[in-house]
Amino acid sequence: MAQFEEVSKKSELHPKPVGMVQQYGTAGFRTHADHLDHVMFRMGLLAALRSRNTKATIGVMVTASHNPEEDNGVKLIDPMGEMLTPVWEVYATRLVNAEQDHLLTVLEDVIEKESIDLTQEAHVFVGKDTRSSSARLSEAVLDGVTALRGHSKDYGLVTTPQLHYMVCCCNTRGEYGQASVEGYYRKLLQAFAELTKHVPNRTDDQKCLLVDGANGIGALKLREMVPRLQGELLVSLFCDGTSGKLNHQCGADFVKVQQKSPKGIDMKAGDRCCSFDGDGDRIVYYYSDAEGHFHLLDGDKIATLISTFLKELLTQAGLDLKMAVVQTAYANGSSTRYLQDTMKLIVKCTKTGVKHLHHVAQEFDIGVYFEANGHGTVLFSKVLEEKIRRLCKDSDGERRRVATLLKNSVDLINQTVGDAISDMLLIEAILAIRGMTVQQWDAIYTDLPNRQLKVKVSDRRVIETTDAERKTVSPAGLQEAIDGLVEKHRQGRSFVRPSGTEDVVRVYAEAETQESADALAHEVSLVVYRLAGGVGGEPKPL
Ligand code: NG1
Ligand code: ZN
Repeated sequence: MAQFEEVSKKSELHPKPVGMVQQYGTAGFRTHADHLDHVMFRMGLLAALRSRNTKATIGVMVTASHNPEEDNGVKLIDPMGEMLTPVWEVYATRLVNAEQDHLLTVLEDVIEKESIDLTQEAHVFVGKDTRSSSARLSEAVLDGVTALRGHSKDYGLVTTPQLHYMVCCCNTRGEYGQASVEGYYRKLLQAFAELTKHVPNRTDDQKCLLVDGANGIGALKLREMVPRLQGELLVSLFCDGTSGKLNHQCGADFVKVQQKSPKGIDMKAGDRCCSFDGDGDRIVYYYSDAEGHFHLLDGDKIATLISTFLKELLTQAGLDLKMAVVQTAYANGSSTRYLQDTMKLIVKCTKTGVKHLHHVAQEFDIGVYFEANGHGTVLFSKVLEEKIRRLCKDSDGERRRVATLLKNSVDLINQTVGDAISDMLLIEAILAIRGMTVQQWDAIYTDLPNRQLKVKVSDRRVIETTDAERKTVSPAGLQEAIDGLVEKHRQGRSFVRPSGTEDVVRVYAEAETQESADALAHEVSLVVYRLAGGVGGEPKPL
């Protein structure tokens, strides 16, 4: 077709290596940066189609999040700032894997299936992280958009959640905020200032926070905000990208998996610290005690702090609405028990991957969702937002104060996706309002010791799961074997699942003591190795 001449011509500049196959996984396409040029160009094409299909602006973020600097990746953002809808993930995979001479056929197929009108305008926002490959790869995305006569706006260096925010602002015609980095700063800074302005007598020590920026984009953006925090939060920024390598021995993933502080942070006993990941959508907190023991406050502890705070405000405001916390199987058993039994909250469990959590959280008036690794946010129903707005206007005294706190919490939270900067400001505001130290927050419940291991198998797809990934249905005998091992450990729990981002099977175990959790994880990994076709020598004992 004549209208695709430009696509044909431009795609020759972004050729696909013959035989290369990639999958739109939990977090889009993600692999070594050298294998992504054609993927980026084609995602530019797909974004231009998705924009015409939804009659809205679509986002394309170039990042590989917490992966090493040498990797890169790309995710598409749908109109309300949410993750790309699953049907289009399938199109994305097809388009990226089409051999060069098949590209137009696959493109036409999507156009036909979705009845896309090519005369419509297309609008695409593009953003990138600080990786050295991101500049050239985002150029390839822009090339793809232009080849299909789409309009693009290049936001340059932004965090993933900032781009989600821009897309949502644009498609709600400014109702969610102004679609610029400045608009994002202003919205968050104002809400934070409002939340903290009546908190009395905080010492500088209480306002101090050490932040590990993972040597990434989150550090750059936070640095721009710090002078505008009006002394309500005193940030010391480490791993700010000026010398260290992205995600190398730092960042939220390193801290969570290694259960230790990042290299290069100058922390003293009791200091409140947090780590962002490489694209600024995850956060975990931690501190070390006087004996030098490291204490991690992960996504579960964050969800607990936020949901407890919001539930209290709802009760005080006299709003009787449906609230839930959404977790995955990785949530620590202690957190689930605390939320259900002590807080009397509804707790839901979904498959790994924030899009699953987001979806379930949408069913409630307040849906707090966090993965244990620190990726999460809070969703508010339109009904609730309206009730809060009305209460702010029509009530007075204590009820009005509480309603205003709720309103500013809503404004501070990035509802489109997990956001390290927004989550951090909310957590800091809650700690300030409640006059709580990081140690008191940590003491809300005690985590069960746990361990994560990876097992290499020849084909991880042989592992099939059910019950939100908490049980396996194949290979035969695996679940029975896991059940048998779990029984031997007090407070034992274990599950296995194929990773969506790495070529491994992940093993999780928790139990009453660290020794017991370590042993259970090891025993289960041996069973996986035996029954699921392990490769590369048996997993070694711990
Ligand atoms: P996989 O590789 O599917 O376990 C990991 C994280 C997810 C999610 C994705 C996307 C764990 C155990 N898994 O997925 O929670 O964050 O990466 O980045 O943390
Ligand atoms: Zn991330």
